[in-house]
Amino acid sequence: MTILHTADWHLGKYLDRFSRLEEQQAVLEQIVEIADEHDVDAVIVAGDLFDSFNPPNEASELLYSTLHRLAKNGSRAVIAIAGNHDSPERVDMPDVLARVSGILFVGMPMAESKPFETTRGLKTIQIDKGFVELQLPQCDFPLRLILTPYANELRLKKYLGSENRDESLRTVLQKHWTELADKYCDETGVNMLVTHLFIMQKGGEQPEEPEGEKAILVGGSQPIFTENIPPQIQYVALGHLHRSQNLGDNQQPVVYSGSPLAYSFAEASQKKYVHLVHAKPGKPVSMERVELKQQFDLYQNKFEGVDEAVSWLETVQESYVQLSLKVEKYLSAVDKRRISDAHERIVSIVPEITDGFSGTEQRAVNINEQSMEILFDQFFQSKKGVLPDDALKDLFREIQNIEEQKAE
Ligand SMILES: [Mn+2]
Repeated sequence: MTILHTADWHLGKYLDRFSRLEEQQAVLEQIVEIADEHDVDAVIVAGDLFDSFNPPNEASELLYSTLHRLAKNGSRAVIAIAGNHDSPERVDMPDVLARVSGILFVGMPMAESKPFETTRGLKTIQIDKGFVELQLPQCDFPLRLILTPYANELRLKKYLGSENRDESLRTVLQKHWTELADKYCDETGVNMLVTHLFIMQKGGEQPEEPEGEKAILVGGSQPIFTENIPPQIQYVALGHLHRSQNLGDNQQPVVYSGSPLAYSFAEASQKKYVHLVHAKPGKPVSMERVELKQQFDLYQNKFEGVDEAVSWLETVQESYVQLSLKVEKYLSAVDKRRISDAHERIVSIVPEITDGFSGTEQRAVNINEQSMEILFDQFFQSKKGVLPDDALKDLFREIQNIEEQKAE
Protein backbone atom coordinates (compact mmCIF):
# COMPACT_ATOMS: atom_id res chain seq x y z
CA MET A 1 0.00 0.00 0.00
CA THR A 2 1.42 3.39 -0.98
CA ILE A 3 0.18 6.58 0.64
CA LEU A 4 1.00 10.09 -0.53
CA HIS A 5 1.22 12.56 2.36
CA THR A 6 1.04 16.30 1.82
CA ALA A 7 -0.22 19.27 3.90
CA ASP A 8 -0.41 23.03 4.29
CA TRP A 9 -1.56 23.91 0.79
CA HIS A 10 -2.86 27.29 2.06
CA LEU A 11 -4.88 27.81 -1.12
CA GLY A 12 -5.70 31.46 -1.68
CA LYS A 13 -2.60 32.68 0.14
CA TYR A 14 -0.89 35.92 -0.79
CA LEU A 15 2.73 36.89 -0.30
CA ASP A 16 2.18 40.51 0.60
CA ARG A 17 0.20 41.78 -2.44
CA PHE A 18 1.08 38.86 -4.73
CA SER A 19 -1.43 36.04 -5.23
CA ARG A 20 0.22 32.60 -5.27
CA LEU A 21 -2.72 30.91 -7.01
CA GLU A 22 -0.95 30.20 -10.29
CA GLU A 23 2.01 28.67 -8.47
CA GLN A 24 -0.41 26.65 -6.36
CA GLN A 25 -2.07 25.38 -9.53
CA ALA A 26 1.29 24.36 -10.95
CA VAL A 27 2.50 22.62 -7.80
CA LEU A 28 -0.78 20.71 -7.30
CA GLU A 29 -0.47 19.57 -10.91
CA GLN A 30 2.89 18.06 -9.93
CA ILE A 31 1.31 16.34 -6.94
CA VAL A 32 -1.36 14.76 -9.18
CA GLU A 33 1.38 13.56 -11.55
CA ILE A 34 3.43 12.09 -8.69
CA ALA A 35 0.37 10.26 -7.35
CA ASP A 36 -0.27 8.71 -10.77
CA GLU A 37 3.35 7.93 -11.51
CA HIS A 38 3.75 6.06 -8.21
CA ASP A 39 0.29 4.52 -8.43
CA VAL A 40 -0.55 5.59 -4.87
CA ASP A 41 -3.53 3.99 -3.12
CA ALA A 42 -4.46 6.91 -0.90
CA VAL A 43 -3.69 10.61 -0.50
CA ILE A 44 -3.62 12.43 2.83
CA VAL A 45 -3.83 16.24 3.04
CA ALA A 46 -3.10 17.02 6.70
CA GLY A 47 -4.77 20.39 7.15
CA ASP A 48 -4.52 24.07 6.20
CA LEU A 49 -6.22 23.28 2.91
CA PHE A 50 -7.14 26.95 2.62
CA ASP A 51 -5.31 29.97 3.94
CA SER A 52 -8.36 31.56 5.51
CA PHE A 53 -11.85 30.90 6.83
CA ASN A 54 -13.33 32.60 3.76
CA PRO A 55 -11.13 31.61 0.83
CA PRO A 56 -11.67 33.14 -2.61
CA ASN A 57 -13.76 31.09 -5.07
CA GLU A 58 -10.73 30.31 -7.23
CA ALA A 59 -9.10 28.66 -4.22
CA SER A 60 -12.18 26.51 -3.53
CA GLU A 61 -12.33 25.49 -7.15
CA LEU A 62 -8.66 24.55 -7.15
CA LEU A 63 -9.08 22.45 -4.00
CA TYR A 64 -12.13 20.54 -5.20
CA SER A 65 -10.89 19.95 -8.73
CA THR A 66 -7.50 18.74 -7.49
CA LEU A 67 -8.95 16.38 -4.88
CA HIS A 68 -11.38 15.07 -7.47
CA ARG A 69 -8.54 14.32 -9.90
CA LEU A 70 -6.55 12.66 -7.11
CA ALA A 71 -9.53 10.45 -6.22
CA LYS A 72 -9.77 9.05 -9.78
CA ASN A 73 -13.52 8.56 -9.71
CA GLY A 74 -13.54 6.68 -6.44
CA SER A 75 -10.64 4.33 -7.09
CA ARG A 76 -8.22 6.15 -4.79
CA ALA A 77 -8.98 7.29 -1.22
CA VAL A 78 -8.42 10.98 -0.53
CA ILE A 79 -8.52 12.21 3.06
CA ALA A 80 -8.42 15.93 3.89
CA ILE A 81 -8.62 17.33 7.42
CA ALA A 82 -8.96 20.90 8.73
CA GLY A 83 -5.97 22.89 10.00
CA ASN A 84 -5.91 26.04 12.12
CA HIS A 85 -6.37 28.19 9.01
CA ASP A 86 -9.49 26.31 7.91
CA SER A 87 -13.07 26.81 8.98
CA PRO A 88 -14.11 23.31 10.16
CA GLU A 89 -17.66 23.88 8.90
CA ARG A 90 -16.41 24.90 5.47
CA VAL A 91 -14.19 21.82 5.24
CA ASP A 92 -17.16 19.56 6.10
CA MET A 93 -19.60 21.28 3.77
CA PRO A 94 -19.09 19.36 0.49
CA ASP A 95 -18.76 16.01 2.29
CA VAL A 96 -21.98 14.50 0.90
CA LEU A 97 -20.85 15.07 -2.69
CA ALA A 98 -17.24 14.24 -1.91
CA ARG A 99 -17.89 10.81 -0.42
CA VAL A 100 -19.43 9.59 -3.68
CA SER A 101 -16.07 10.17 -5.35
CA GLY A 102 -13.98 8.70 -2.54
CA ILE A 103 -12.99 11.95 -0.84
CA LEU A 104 -13.31 12.17 2.92
CA PHE A 105 -13.39 15.64 4.50
CA VAL A 106 -12.97 15.88 8.27
CA GLY A 107 -13.47 19.31 9.83
CA MET A 108 -14.20 18.46 13.47
CA PRO A 109 -11.98 16.47 15.85
CA MET A 110 -14.67 14.06 17.03
CA ALA A 111 -16.53 13.77 13.76
CA GLU A 112 -18.13 10.45 12.97
CA SER A 113 -17.93 10.08 9.20
CA LYS A 114 -20.83 8.58 7.27
CA PRO A 115 -20.24 5.18 5.66
CA PHE A 116 -19.68 5.11 1.91
CA GLU A 117 -18.76 2.84 -0.96
CA THR A 118 -17.71 3.92 -4.43
CA THR A 119 -18.38 2.00 -7.62
CA ARG A 120 -14.63 1.28 -7.84
CA GLY A 121 -14.52 -0.72 -4.61
CA LEU A 122 -13.33 1.88 -2.14
CA LYS A 123 -15.37 1.63 1.06
CA THR A 124 -15.52 2.27 4.78
CA ILE A 125 -15.37 -0.86 6.93
CA GLN A 126 -15.57 0.58 10.45
CA ILE A 127 -16.25 4.08 11.68
CA ASP A 128 -15.93 5.67 15.10
CA LYS A 129 -15.55 9.18 16.48
CA GLY A 130 -12.25 10.43 15.05
CA PHE A 131 -11.59 7.13 13.29
CA VAL A 132 -12.18 5.43 9.99
CA GLU A 133 -11.16 2.07 8.54
CA LEU A 134 -11.03 1.86 4.76
CA GLN A 135 -10.92 -0.94 2.23
CA LEU A 136 -8.83 0.27 -0.71
CA PRO A 137 -9.51 -1.25 -4.17
CA GLN A 138 -5.98 -2.60 -4.83
CA CYS A 139 -5.12 -3.78 -1.30
CA ASP A 140 -6.05 -6.98 0.51
CA PHE A 141 -5.63 -5.42 3.94
CA PRO A 142 -7.36 -2.35 5.38
CA LEU A 143 -6.11 1.16 6.15
CA ARG A 144 -7.00 2.48 9.62
CA LEU A 145 -6.84 6.22 10.20
CA ILE A 146 -7.11 8.09 13.48
CA LEU A 147 -8.15 11.58 12.38
CA THR A 148 -7.63 14.62 14.61
CA PRO A 149 -8.16 17.91 12.76
CA TYR A 150 -7.01 21.09 14.47
CA ALA A 151 -8.97 22.66 17.29
CA ASN A 152 -7.69 25.05 19.91
CA GLU A 153 -6.97 23.58 23.32
CA LEU A 154 -10.30 24.49 24.90
CA ARG A 155 -12.41 23.17 22.04
CA LEU A 156 -10.29 20.06 21.61
CA LYS A 157 -10.74 19.14 25.27
CA LYS A 158 -14.45 19.78 24.99
CA TYR A 159 -14.76 17.58 21.89
CA LEU A 160 -12.77 14.84 23.55
CA GLY A 161 -15.07 14.96 26.56
CA SER A 162 -12.56 16.02 29.20
CA GLU A 163 -14.42 17.51 32.15
CA ASN A 164 -11.23 17.97 34.10
CA ARG A 165 -9.89 21.44 33.37
CA ASP A 166 -6.51 20.69 34.88
CA GLU A 167 -5.96 17.65 32.72
CA SER A 168 -3.39 18.52 30.09
CA LEU A 169 -4.22 18.40 26.43
CA ARG A 170 -1.38 15.92 26.12
CA THR A 171 -3.08 13.48 28.51
CA VAL A 172 -6.47 13.95 26.90
CA LEU A 173 -5.19 13.32 23.38
CA GLN A 174 -3.05 10.38 24.42
CA LYS A 175 -6.10 8.76 26.05
CA HIS A 176 -8.25 9.35 22.97
CA TRP A 177 -5.63 7.99 20.56
CA THR A 178 -4.81 5.00 22.76
CA GLU A 179 -8.47 4.03 23.09
CA LEU A 180 -8.93 4.05 19.32
CA ALA A 181 -5.63 2.29 18.65
CA ASP A 182 -6.37 -0.46 21.21
CA LYS A 183 -9.81 -1.00 19.76
CA TYR A 184 -9.06 -0.95 16.01
CA CYS A 185 -5.33 -1.01 15.25
CA ASP A 186 -3.90 -4.52 15.25
CA GLU A 187 -1.38 -6.15 12.92
CA THR A 188 -3.91 -7.18 10.27
CA GLY A 189 -3.99 -3.71 8.73
CA VAL A 190 -1.99 -0.51 8.25
CA ASN A 191 -2.43 2.00 11.10
CA MET A 192 -1.86 5.72 10.80
CA LEU A 193 -2.55 8.91 12.72
CA VAL A 194 -3.45 12.05 10.75
CA THR A 195 -3.45 15.35 12.61
CA HIS A 196 -2.77 19.09 12.42
CA LEU A 197 -1.03 19.94 15.67
CA PHE A 198 2.23 21.17 17.08
CA ILE A 199 4.16 18.01 17.96
CA MET A 200 7.73 17.71 19.20
CA GLN A 201 10.06 15.22 20.83
CA LYS A 202 10.05 15.44 24.63
CA GLY A 203 13.21 17.24 25.73
CA GLY A 204 14.01 17.98 22.09
CA GLU A 205 14.46 21.35 20.52
CA GLN A 206 11.21 23.16 19.80
CA PRO A 207 10.85 23.37 16.01
CA GLU A 208 10.35 26.86 14.64
CA GLU A 209 6.77 27.60 13.62
CA PRO A 210 6.24 29.39 10.31
CA GLU A 211 5.17 33.02 10.13
CA GLY A 212 1.51 33.45 10.94
CA GLU A 213 1.31 30.03 12.61
CA LYS A 214 1.90 30.98 16.24
CA ALA A 215 -1.84 30.97 16.98
CA ILE A 216 -1.77 27.22 17.45
CA LEU A 217 -0.12 27.65 20.85
CA VAL A 218 -2.83 29.95 22.20
CA GLY A 219 -2.28 30.92 25.79
CA GLY A 220 1.14 29.26 25.88
CA SER A 221 -0.47 25.82 25.72
CA GLN A 222 1.83 22.87 25.46
CA PRO A 223 2.98 21.00 22.42
CA ILE A 224 2.13 17.30 22.13
CA PHE A 225 5.06 14.89 22.47
CA THR A 226 5.92 12.04 20.13
CA GLU A 227 5.77 9.72 23.18
CA ASN A 228 2.01 10.43 23.41
CA ILE A 229 1.47 8.50 20.18
CA PRO A 230 0.30 4.88 20.58
CA PRO A 231 2.83 2.19 19.54
CA GLN A 232 0.42 0.55 17.07
CA ILE A 233 0.65 3.63 14.83
CA GLN A 234 3.07 2.96 11.95
CA TYR A 235 3.16 6.48 10.52
CA VAL A 236 2.01 9.89 11.72
CA ALA A 237 0.98 12.26 8.91
CA LEU A 238 1.21 15.80 10.24
CA GLY A 239 0.36 19.24 9.02
CA HIS A 240 1.25 22.66 10.41
CA LEU A 241 5.03 23.15 10.21
CA HIS A 242 6.02 24.21 6.71
CA ARG A 243 9.50 22.65 6.80
CA SER A 244 9.59 18.97 5.80
CA GLN A 245 10.86 16.96 8.79
CA ASN A 246 10.63 13.63 10.59
CA LEU A 247 10.36 14.00 14.38
CA GLY A 248 10.13 10.27 14.95
CA ASP A 249 12.42 7.41 13.95
CA ASN A 250 12.45 4.54 11.43
CA GLN A 251 10.23 2.47 13.72
CA GLN A 252 7.57 5.17 13.93
CA PRO A 253 8.04 8.15 11.59
CA VAL A 254 6.27 11.33 12.79
CA VAL A 255 6.38 13.45 9.70
CA TYR A 256 5.58 17.01 8.75
CA SER A 257 5.41 16.75 4.97
CA GLY A 258 5.70 20.55 4.79
CA SER A 259 3.98 23.06 2.53
CA PRO A 260 4.27 22.60 -1.26
CA LEU A 261 5.49 26.20 -1.74
CA ALA A 262 7.70 28.51 0.32
CA TYR A 263 5.08 30.80 1.79
CA SER A 264 7.27 33.30 3.63
CA PHE A 265 10.85 34.55 3.52
CA ALA A 266 11.55 32.46 6.61
CA GLU A 267 11.10 29.42 4.31
CA ALA A 268 13.26 30.89 1.54
CA SER A 269 16.03 28.27 1.66
CA GLN A 270 13.79 25.22 2.19
CA LYS A 271 13.22 22.53 -0.39
CA LYS A 272 9.63 21.37 -0.66
CA TYR A 273 8.38 17.79 -0.89
CA VAL A 274 5.55 15.32 -0.79
CA HIS A 275 6.11 12.10 1.14
CA LEU A 276 5.43 8.62 -0.20
CA VAL A 277 4.86 5.97 2.43
CA HIS A 278 5.01 2.27 1.55
CA ALA A 279 3.19 0.33 4.24
CA LYS A 280 2.38 -3.29 5.13
CA PRO A 281 0.62 -4.64 8.22
CA GLY A 282 2.86 -5.32 11.20
CA LYS A 283 6.06 -3.88 9.64
CA PRO A 284 7.77 -0.51 9.86
CA VAL A 285 6.92 1.59 6.80
CA SER A 286 9.46 2.70 4.22
CA MET A 287 9.47 6.30 3.06
CA GLU A 288 10.68 8.42 0.21
CA ARG A 289 10.15 12.06 -0.51
CA VAL A 290 9.72 13.63 -3.91
CA GLU A 291 10.87 17.20 -4.39
CA LEU A 292 8.39 19.73 -5.76
CA LYS A 293 9.66 22.21 -8.34
CA GLN A 294 9.14 25.86 -7.39
CA GLN A 295 8.13 28.31 -10.09
CA PHE A 296 9.52 31.28 -8.18
CA ASP A 297 12.18 31.14 -5.48
CA LEU A 298 12.23 33.56 -2.57
CA TYR A 299 15.35 35.64 -1.98
CA GLN A 300 16.43 38.12 0.64
CA ASN A 301 19.51 40.23 0.10
CA LYS A 302 21.34 43.31 1.44
CA PHE A 303 23.02 46.00 -0.63
CA GLU A 304 25.33 48.96 -0.13
CA GLY A 305 23.88 50.92 -3.02
CA VAL A 306 21.25 51.14 -5.74
CA ASP A 307 23.52 50.10 -8.65
CA GLU A 308 24.48 46.94 -6.85
CA ALA A 309 20.84 46.15 -6.07
CA VAL A 310 19.69 46.72 -9.64
CA SER A 311 22.32 44.50 -11.20
CA TRP A 312 21.51 41.70 -8.73
CA LEU A 313 17.77 42.03 -9.41
CA GLU A 314 18.43 41.44 -13.11
CA THR A 315 19.91 38.03 -12.29
CA VAL A 316 16.98 36.79 -10.17
CA GLN A 317 13.96 37.61 -12.33
CA GLU A 318 12.10 34.34 -11.63
CA SER A 319 11.66 35.01 -7.94
CA TYR A 320 10.13 37.06 -5.15
CA VAL A 321 12.62 39.34 -3.47
CA GLN A 322 12.95 41.30 -0.29
CA LEU A 323 15.88 43.66 -0.17
CA SER A 324 17.47 45.95 2.32
CA LEU A 325 19.52 48.87 1.13
CA LYS A 326 21.92 51.26 2.81
CA VAL A 327 20.96 54.87 2.14
CA GLU A 328 22.20 58.05 3.77
CA LYS A 329 18.97 59.86 4.63
CA TYR A 330 16.09 58.40 2.65
CA LEU A 331 15.43 56.47 -0.52
CA SER A 332 14.77 58.99 -3.29
CA ALA A 333 11.83 58.60 -5.65
CA VAL A 334 14.22 58.19 -8.58
CA ASP A 335 16.16 55.41 -6.87
CA LYS A 336 13.00 53.71 -5.75
CA ARG A 337 11.76 53.81 -9.33
CA ARG A 338 15.01 52.33 -10.67
CA ILE A 339 14.72 49.45 -8.25
CA SER A 340 11.07 48.69 -8.80
CA ASP A 341 11.52 48.86 -12.59
CA ALA A 342 14.23 46.24 -12.35
CA HIS A 343 12.01 43.46 -11.00
CA GLU A 344 8.34 42.45 -11.12
CA ARG A 345 8.05 40.77 -7.75
CA ILE A 346 9.66 42.98 -5.13
CA VAL A 347 7.87 42.25 -1.89
CA SER A 348 9.57 44.96 0.11
CA ILE A 349 12.49 47.37 0.18
CA VAL A 350 13.86 48.12 3.63
CA PRO A 351 16.12 51.17 3.69
CA GLU A 352 18.87 51.04 6.29
CA ILE A 353 19.43 54.69 6.97
CA THR A 354 23.06 55.34 7.81
CA ASP A 355 22.23 58.83 9.12
CA GLY A 356 20.76 57.78 12.46
CA PHE A 357 17.29 56.43 11.84
CA SER A 358 16.01 53.34 10.12
CA GLY A 359 12.68 51.78 9.41
CA THR A 360 10.52 49.95 6.95
CA GLU A 361 9.93 51.72 3.71
CA GLN A 362 6.36 52.94 3.63
CA ARG A 363 4.82 51.99 0.34
CA ALA A 364 1.61 53.61 -0.79
CA VAL A 365 -0.76 50.81 0.16
CA ASN A 366 -4.23 49.94 -0.91
CA ILE A 367 -5.72 48.75 2.37
CA ASN A 368 -8.09 46.40 0.59
CA GLU A 369 -5.09 44.41 -0.54
CA GLN A 370 -3.65 44.02 2.95
CA SER A 371 -4.54 41.21 5.31
CA MET A 372 -6.32 42.11 8.55
CA GLU A 373 -3.30 40.95 10.49
CA ILE A 374 -0.94 43.31 8.67
CA LEU A 375 -3.38 46.19 9.08
CA PHE A 376 -3.68 45.43 12.78
CA ASP A 377 0.12 45.37 13.16
CA GLN A 378 0.39 48.72 11.39
CA PHE A 379 -2.40 50.29 13.42
CA PHE A 380 -0.96 49.04 16.69
CA GLN A 381 2.48 50.30 15.74
CA SER A 382 1.15 53.72 14.82
CA LYS A 383 -0.59 54.00 18.21
CA LYS A 384 1.99 52.41 20.51
CA GLY A 385 5.23 52.78 18.60
CA VAL A 386 5.97 49.03 18.78
CA LEU A 387 4.60 45.95 17.08
CA PRO A 388 2.07 43.85 19.04
CA ASP A 389 3.58 40.81 20.80
CA ASP A 390 2.69 37.23 19.85
CA ALA A 391 0.09 36.79 22.60
CA LEU A 392 -1.82 39.85 21.40
CA LYS A 393 -1.58 38.73 17.76
CA ASP A 394 -2.96 35.33 18.77
CA LEU A 395 -5.85 36.98 20.54
CA PHE A 396 -6.56 39.16 17.52
CA ARG A 397 -6.55 36.11 15.25
CA GLU A 398 -8.98 34.27 17.56
CA ILE A 399 -11.38 37.22 17.56
CA GLN A 400 -11.05 37.57 13.82
CA ASN A 401 -11.87 33.87 13.30
CA ILE A 402 -14.96 34.19 15.49
CA GLU A 403 -16.08 37.24 13.51
CA GLU A 404 -15.52 35.44 10.23
CA GLN A 405 -17.53 32.49 11.46
CA LYS A 406 -20.38 34.79 12.45
CA ALA A 407 -20.26 36.40 9.04
CA GLU A 408 -20.78 33.12 7.20
MN1 LIG B 1 -1.26 25.34 10.36
